[in-house]
Amino acid sequence: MTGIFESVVGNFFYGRIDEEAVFPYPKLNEEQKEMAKDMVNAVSKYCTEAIDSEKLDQDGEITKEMVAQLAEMGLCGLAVKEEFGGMELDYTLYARVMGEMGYFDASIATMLGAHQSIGYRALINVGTKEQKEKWLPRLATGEALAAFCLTEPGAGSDAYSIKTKAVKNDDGTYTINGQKLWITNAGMAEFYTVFCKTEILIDGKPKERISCFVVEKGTQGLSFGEKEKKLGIRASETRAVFLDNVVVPSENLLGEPGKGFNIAMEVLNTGRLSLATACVGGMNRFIKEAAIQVKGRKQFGKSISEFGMVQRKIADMAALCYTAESAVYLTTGSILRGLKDYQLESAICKIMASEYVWKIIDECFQLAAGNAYMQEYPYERWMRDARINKIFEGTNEILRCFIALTGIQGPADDLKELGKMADVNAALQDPIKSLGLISKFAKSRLSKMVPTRSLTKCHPDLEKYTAYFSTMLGSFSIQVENTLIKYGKKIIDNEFPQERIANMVIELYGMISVLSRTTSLLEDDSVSQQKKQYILDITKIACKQSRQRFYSNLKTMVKNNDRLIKKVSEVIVENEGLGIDIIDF
Ligand code: MYA
Repeated sequence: MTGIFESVVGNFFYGRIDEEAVFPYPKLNEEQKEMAKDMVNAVSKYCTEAIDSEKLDQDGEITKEMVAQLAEMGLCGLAVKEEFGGMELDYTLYARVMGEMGYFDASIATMLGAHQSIGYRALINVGTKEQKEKWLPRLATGEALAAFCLTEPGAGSDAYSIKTKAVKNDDGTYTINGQKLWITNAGMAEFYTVFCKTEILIDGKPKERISCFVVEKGTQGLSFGEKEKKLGIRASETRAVFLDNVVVPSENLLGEPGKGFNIAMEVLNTGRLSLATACVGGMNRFIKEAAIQVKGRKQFGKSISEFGMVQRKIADMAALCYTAESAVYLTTGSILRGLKDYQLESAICKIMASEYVWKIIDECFQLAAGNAYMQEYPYERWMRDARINKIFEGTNEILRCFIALTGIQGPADDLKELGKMADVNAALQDPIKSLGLISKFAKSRLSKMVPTRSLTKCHPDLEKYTAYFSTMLGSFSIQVENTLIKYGKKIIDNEFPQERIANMVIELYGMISVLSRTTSLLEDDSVSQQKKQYILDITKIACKQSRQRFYSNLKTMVKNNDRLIKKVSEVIVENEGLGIDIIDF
């Protein structure tokens, strides 16, 4: 095994699938089920009785009383160990509870997510015992809220380019200067995880690297901008954070100095997964509302649920939701089984869930038609709320680059071992001269073509879809290799193939998650025949759709409009507009 990944998705880049890692689909044990039911019922009861999402949206505020009530239910310390006052939920339960919040109210889900999925996650991940004892109990019980401060005016997707600086003073304290932008919970939070550039000695030479600090509210020099007026999630608070000669003691440094970038990325891996779970909750809500709507609405003398185009929308929603949900819980279950490196899986779940929730709310909106457009109904608010998910915690575009470039790293190293990529390319042009190299390459290539990747653990009723998956996986790894040979290092600057590679691997992960989950359900004697058939039907739609999306990307790996796209885009940007008018021509 030459792979650098334990990750399921990482292995896909080599054309490999570790069946042990995806089968059986992770199931909740009895204790987890009970805990999940209790938590979900409590959240559901509270939200139904006490949350008026329309009012929250209009007022643009989550009150202190509401935060206290949410905290009372344990919702501010879901993943924190009991010794620090938390609920100590595992990843799956945590995800399920965040899903329930996403079902009811996106502003509250955002506030709670920003607080614990990212706000104080670095403290959990790399804080010392003393640091945890000092801060965690108040955070876990919701007495204090947390915020995650990475983004800056000039550093969004390019998180490494932050300019906020922390300078070490002679007495060991640090002085921080800079500005953070669009920080959720800023102002109301007491605890700020702030990423700053610091000077570190590397091989005796000073270098700038990112470090991670805690800044507490009330520290002199810490101030906040006006509350941002946003399209959606209006009740969650978003502000700029200003750090003007803020002095913090060395005890406020989280983790090793200079390791802040990796600390931030690890935090975002959890955050992206949690965001995905909240989106899955949203999807379930919108499917329910769409079903109620089409059942009740009559046109041309019958319920609109009987019309084919309506049925197509409803079934599509189900397939998308089932896929995203399966991927999210395969990932959380895999983490519980010991998966350490889930950066690719978490990025995939974030992309998938944020895009599917957007498609689903769009269809749900269309089904409610005229009503949906009126503020009197909640659809426009749901739509406004759902839009941000494709943007925050890493735009889906930068995450696609990240998935493609991180994933191809392993096969790229392998190819380097085989011979320089340029040599392989040259050898392929002139096989006679380079027989040795070609034969090494051909062996590796052949191993990808032989269908050794057939899945053995899928339910027999899924045979056709299992075969789809195996063929797709083989084609994918060959495309990865072809791309590396074609572009070499230049792949880093070429987003056209990056996007397609990411899109294909997203489909592979979605499909394997669905196949694994459905296999478990089909093998479960406690599931009724009727339910099994229903799930099987959704699975078939999901797999067929996934396959279609996969091949539309695969085809354009070779034949595409990339050059035209680049040319046209350049002209439009240069002219600052389309530049074609019926008056002129
Ligand atoms: S918070 C702000 C979110 N911001 C971002 O997500 C920034 C996006 N940018 C990036 O992620 C990075 O800059 C990228 C790196 C990936 C582009 N896990 O050379 P590199 C390691 C582990 O690739 P760059 C917000 O929006 C990498 O291996 N490690 O770096 C909150 C390498 O390590 P080493 C990782 O080219 C909103 C090193 O880093 C990862 O600069 C509130 C450098 O990598 C990773 N993932 O680009 C949200 N990535 O040095 C609340 C990289 O050892 C939401 N590395 O080789 C709550 C829920 C709401 C629900 C609502 C429901 C409706």
